[in-house]
Order: sequence, then C-alpha cells, then structure tokens
Amino acid sequence: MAIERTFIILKPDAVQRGLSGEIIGRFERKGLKIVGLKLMSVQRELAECHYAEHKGKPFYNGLVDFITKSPVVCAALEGPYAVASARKLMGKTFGNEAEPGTIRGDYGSSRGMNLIHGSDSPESAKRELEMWFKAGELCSYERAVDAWTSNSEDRG
Ligand code: D4T
Repeated sequence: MAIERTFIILKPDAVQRGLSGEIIGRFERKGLKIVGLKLMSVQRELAECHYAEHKGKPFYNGLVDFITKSPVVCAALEGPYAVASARKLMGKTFGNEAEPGTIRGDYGSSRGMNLIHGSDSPESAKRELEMWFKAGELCSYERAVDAWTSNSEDRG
C-alpha cells in the first residue's frame, strides 16, 4: 500500500516569515491531502523527544532552542508515497545546499533555520504523528480529486 501519511513541521522561521500558506500550498498542489493541521507552541519536552536521535550532537541544544522559540504549524499529509514525495519537495537539509525549486532551496540559505521538518521514513512518520497529534485530531475523508491523484497502480 503506497498511500501513506507523513508528518510536517513548518518551523518558527517559516511561520514568522509568513510562508506557511505558500509552503502548505506546494504540498497541496503536489496532490497530497491535508488530514491534520494546527498552530502550536512547542514545549521543550516534546522538542527533546522529537530530536532524541540528535541528543549529544553539537547542534542539539540550538535545535531545541530554535523550535521552542516561536509557534510552529504541524501538518499530517496523505497521498501516494507521501513520505518520499514530501522529502523531495523539501530539498536537502540545509538551505545553502538545497536545489532551487525545492522549498528549502527557494526560501532560505540558512543551515540552522531550514524552514521545515518532514518524516524520513514511514516508520518515523507513524511515530511522529502519534507524538505530535492527539487521537481524534486527524481526519480521514475522501476528496473527489483523489480519483485523479492516485489510481490502483499507486495503491499496490
Ligand atoms: P529535519 O529532521 O528537520 O527534517 O531535517 P533533516 O532530516 O533533513 O536533517 P537531520 O535530521 O539530519 O537534522 C535535523 C535538523 O538539525 C539541523 N542540523 C542538522 C543542524 O543545525 N546542524 C547540523 O549539522 C545538522 C546535521 C537541521 C535539521
């Protein structure tokens, strides 16, 4: 089954710079369906849990400080190969290295402030969606256009 869900965070720099709609729009135009969306302030405990794999690295404290500094927009997106598709739209980790045409490549040049997070595997997506969204905050629904953004080949 290649219809997946992925988890996206529009980080504080994206929200502060007024890029939330622009960035969400790119995912919608790709055909991904918004199944969860919220603005929230991130508690330090949640940030530490999210970035647990980076604990002990030199950039870890800065990363946690940054994401807890100002509100973020969290989104759950659904569609064919959603995890990999979203990562491709985002571009390489650092703005200065990301290709033009990608979100990070088009909107930033910073390494520390890279606008967006996206799950890196279906397993991470499941874990992160459970970490960031409460039960009942995600919606399953059909759109008429779904018949034109995926077919039986995509559904495996
Ligand atoms: P995220 O997790 O934010 O989607 O980014 P990536 O998956 O593309 O990259 P990552 O997990 O390797 O890094 C997480 C986060 O840490 C910042 N970072 C990373 C940093 O400030 N300095 C560094 O040297 C690295 C490797 C940027 C993204």
